[in-house]
Amino acid sequence: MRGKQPISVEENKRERVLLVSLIHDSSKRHRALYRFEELEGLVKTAGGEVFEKVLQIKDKVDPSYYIGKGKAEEIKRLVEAYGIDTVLFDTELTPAQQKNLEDLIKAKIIDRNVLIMDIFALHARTREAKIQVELAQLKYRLPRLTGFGIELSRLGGGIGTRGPGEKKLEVEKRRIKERIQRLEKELKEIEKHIKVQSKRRKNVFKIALVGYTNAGKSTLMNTLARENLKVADSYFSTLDATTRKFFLDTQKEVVLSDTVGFIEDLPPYLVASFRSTLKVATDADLLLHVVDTSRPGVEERIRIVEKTLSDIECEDKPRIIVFNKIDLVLEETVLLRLKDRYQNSVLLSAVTGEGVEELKTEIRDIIADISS
Ligand SMILES: Nc1nc2c(ncn2[C@@H]2O[C@H](COP(=O)(O)OP(=O)(O)O)[C@@H](O)[C@H]2O)c(=O)[nH]1
Ligand SMILES: [Mg+2]
Repeated sequence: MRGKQPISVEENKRERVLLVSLIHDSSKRHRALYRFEELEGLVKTAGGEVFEKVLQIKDKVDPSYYIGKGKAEEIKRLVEAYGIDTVLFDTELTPAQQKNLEDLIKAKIIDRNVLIMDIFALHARTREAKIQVELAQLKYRLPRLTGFGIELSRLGGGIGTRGPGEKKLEVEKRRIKERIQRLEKELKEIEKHIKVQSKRRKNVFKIALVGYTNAGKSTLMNTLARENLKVADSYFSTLDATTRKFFLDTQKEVVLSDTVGFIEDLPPYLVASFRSTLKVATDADLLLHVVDTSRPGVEERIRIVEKTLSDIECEDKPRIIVFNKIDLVLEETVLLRLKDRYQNSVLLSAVTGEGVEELKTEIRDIIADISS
């Protein structure tokens, strides 16, 4: 089924993406800009590149176009000028808005939720996770299936409504519904039977990186693994190398895995697929919880991550909190307070390398502890 594929790259060309956000008054501007940053990170992970961003301030959502029609026309011009493939809206569009925008702008229109599902699909490793993600995608798609048939038959039939249109659409809808039923049944079976089976190879020590999107997980992974791959190539590192070996001069081989990042304001219907995708963490011997220390709300985000980890039965797993991006934090007292408050934490910059040695020492200590 289409839609399961990442919004990705063909022939090495990154998909060119334009971001659109609507806020109701300018006091929300700061937040919108932060969301742009988050989305940009997600777009990269999904194999795209953001070329333009459009922010509209407007007190009401337009029922037909979400943004104002004039703005939509402006976007159409940008799409033509920059050769944009995809316009990404920071919201959940209604089926009608999506269709109208597509007709007007003549580019692929997606919303934040489609992008998120795409990234979950990239990270889904277990059968359970794959089913959860596909279920979310199918349920999202079902009300959005439109076809010639339906629209024209509303206008009373006649020329152009004959032929396979409506029938095909009905068949497609039925097919999707049947698939949803089948997957839900399979999921129940899986949930009944599987306790996460961790096949531990004796001499391999598994570390998983967890944390919010943009916290710096990929950057840290590359720093630790001394890989020269650019972080910007996250499309490849996500698909083929979410797992890297690295060397710590211990008896054991250490493998480091990236996990799907936490996302702010995750829509409730995506929570199940997020959690099942994150469950690869339950297979690890140690978690590195990476936190972007340069942004406000550090402790709140830590709490949410910790809560979710206990929901997927990781609460007893050894972990290190990595306070990352300290090169951006000017107030040393803030850092020292954090370090003090959280046991097993290190202050670090994945970019400058500060703190990396200390992290390695911590990891070695934990490996020694566990092995003894
Ligand atoms: N200044 C600074 N930027 C960082 C640091 N670590 C990561 N970043 C930047 O933060 C952004 C998100 O990093 P990334 O590793 O892709 O985050 P991920 O989503 O958790 O994998 C990128 O633009 C990185 O260059 C750091 O220690 N200092
Ligand atoms: Mg990443």
